[in-house]
Amino acid sequence: MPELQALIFDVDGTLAETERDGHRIAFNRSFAAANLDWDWSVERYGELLAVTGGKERIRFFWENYIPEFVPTLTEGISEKEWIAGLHKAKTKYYVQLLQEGGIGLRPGVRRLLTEARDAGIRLAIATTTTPDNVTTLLETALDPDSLGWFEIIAAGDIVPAKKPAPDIYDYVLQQMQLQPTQCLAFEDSEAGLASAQQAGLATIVTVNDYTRSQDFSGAALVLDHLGEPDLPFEVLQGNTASSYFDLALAQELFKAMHS
Ligand code: XBP
Ligand code: MG
Repeated sequence: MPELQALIFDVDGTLAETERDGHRIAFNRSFAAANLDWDWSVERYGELLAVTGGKERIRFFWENYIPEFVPTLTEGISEKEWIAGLHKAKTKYYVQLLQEGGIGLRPGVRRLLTEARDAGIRLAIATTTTPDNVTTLLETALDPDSLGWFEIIAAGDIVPAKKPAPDIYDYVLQQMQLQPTQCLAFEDSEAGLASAQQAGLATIVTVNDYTRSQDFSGAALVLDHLGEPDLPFEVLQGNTASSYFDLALAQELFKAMHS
């Protein structure tokens, strides 16, 4: 039977609730700074989250919500470069928001990461978002030295296809020289689960307001959050007698899957 070697974490929605009050606000600030009258409401942003990746999300919005829009392009700038410029500003606003300290980790995240680290379980990140966003979130919300906690932080455009494609998880597994059967993945969304599952990873899902009603069939366990000893999780799919997610529960799920 394989032994549990590594935990691989998604970032947005999984480590922290970054979308509604983080990424969404940063997109809107970048639109305002570019004199665009676009404003993504909480509800609209929920629709747009179906597309992973910020640049891809901007293009999707343009093509599907305002197809008549024509940007004022500086000479020699392509539409792709215009989107990339807008998105670069968005990243700047998002990093600023994190540095203001507005976004903390979800329940149980720090505890589980610390426990796994102390036990010699290898840790990694597999995310769609831009590398600067991940490093700033880890440094501001987890620990100034926490980048070193993760053997690999795989993010953004490092792979050709974003989630739900399996590429980012395949990349992490390849870099760590691990088989999917030696790891557990943590996700918050249907696209993230599809990505991890296609890479062959057993996956624990912690939902949030944007993803609660999505299809998580095939997940090893679906919870409202990882829980704490004084803040029990709610089990939304699957079975466990535990009330918070720790390494013992990770090992228990792992054994059940491989026995
Ligand atoms: C997260 C995303 C990201 C962020 C924005 O998906 O979809 O696109 O919303 O990040 P996941 P960028 O949690 O599944 O990785 O704007 O930096 O692309
Ligand atoms: Mg996510």
